[in-house]
Amino acid sequence: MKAYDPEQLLAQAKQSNRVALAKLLSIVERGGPPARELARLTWGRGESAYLVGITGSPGAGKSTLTDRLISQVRAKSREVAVIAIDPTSPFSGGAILGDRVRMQEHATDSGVFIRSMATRGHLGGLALAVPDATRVLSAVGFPYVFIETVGVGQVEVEVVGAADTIVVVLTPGWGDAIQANKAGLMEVADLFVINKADREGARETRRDLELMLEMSRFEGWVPPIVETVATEGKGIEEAFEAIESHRQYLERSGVGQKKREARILEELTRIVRAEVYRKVDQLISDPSFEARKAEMMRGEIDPYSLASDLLRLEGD
Ligand SMILES: Nc1nc2c(ncn2[C@@H]2O[C@H](COP(=O)(O)OP(=O)(O)O)[C@@H](O)[C@H]2O)c(=O)[nH]1
Ligand SMILES: [Mg+2]
Repeated sequence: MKAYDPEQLLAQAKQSNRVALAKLLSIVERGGPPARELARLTWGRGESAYLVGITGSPGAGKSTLTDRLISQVRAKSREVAVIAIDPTSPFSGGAILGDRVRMQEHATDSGVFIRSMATRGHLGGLALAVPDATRVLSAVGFPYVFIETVGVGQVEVEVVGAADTIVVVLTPGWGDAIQANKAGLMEVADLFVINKADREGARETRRDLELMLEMSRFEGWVPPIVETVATEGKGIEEAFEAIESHRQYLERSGVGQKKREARILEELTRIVRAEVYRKVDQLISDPSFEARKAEMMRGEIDPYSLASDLLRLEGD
């Protein structure tokens, strides 16, 4: 057996071997041929996990909330995996760190798998790695996957945008809803959670949100607003119920299926784009390119004509 044989590791991971599962996710992170083989092995295999994206500003309480939502899933005896992309999250390389731990109580629960994910460090990076990772988790049998990301930056919004239900976590006080709006989170939100509702200004934040929602047009689903105090476990059941009713709405309306198809198409586009970029780099760095480049520099061929030559020459 190869040191990291995806097929073998997958078989082991399906037997609840968490070490094997962690290795699989490392393969996904590293990318390259083993990750491709893994993608082939996990594509279209069985039920796919329900993806819940949890996003919001750093410190909004996403990890604390996620921790509480995990308990809701566990109370139904279902298993759950968490992918944490939030760089401020108290996770590192799959290991749970010191006293900033929020999900500690689940650390010994074999029905919970928590993994932080870093970028693959090349084009497409996380936006490609996360769907691969969720497919591994689906193939292994997790019915739920939570994805925690900071709601800033295009990549993070892309990553969380690929979830079935998108939870945007806000905190009381002026401007949080407006920030979220700027980050493009308003359009993707399926549920708003106003966390830290024990603090001043929850009502104002709700009003801001309601105003923004009134100005938007919705078809079929109007994102509910739930107030929580994650540290005290308040409002968590309601938040989980809202996730579940969104799920039922997606199933009932057929919107869920459409969303999933759009997501796969989007992923394909990303893969093709990344592949094309890779090929371009290859072409330009190939020794055979030097002569053509010299021609162009001498003014014998223009860049457009050379570009079409290069693309035509590219056999594979
Ligand atoms: N007062 C209050 N603090 C909270 C609440 N939820 C989380 N926190 C605290 O806010 C801080 C950031 O929480 P964390 O879950 O790490 O936020 P994240 O960066 O969004 O993942 C921590 O100190 C939490 O204990 C809440 O509902 N009320
Ligand atoms: Mg966090």
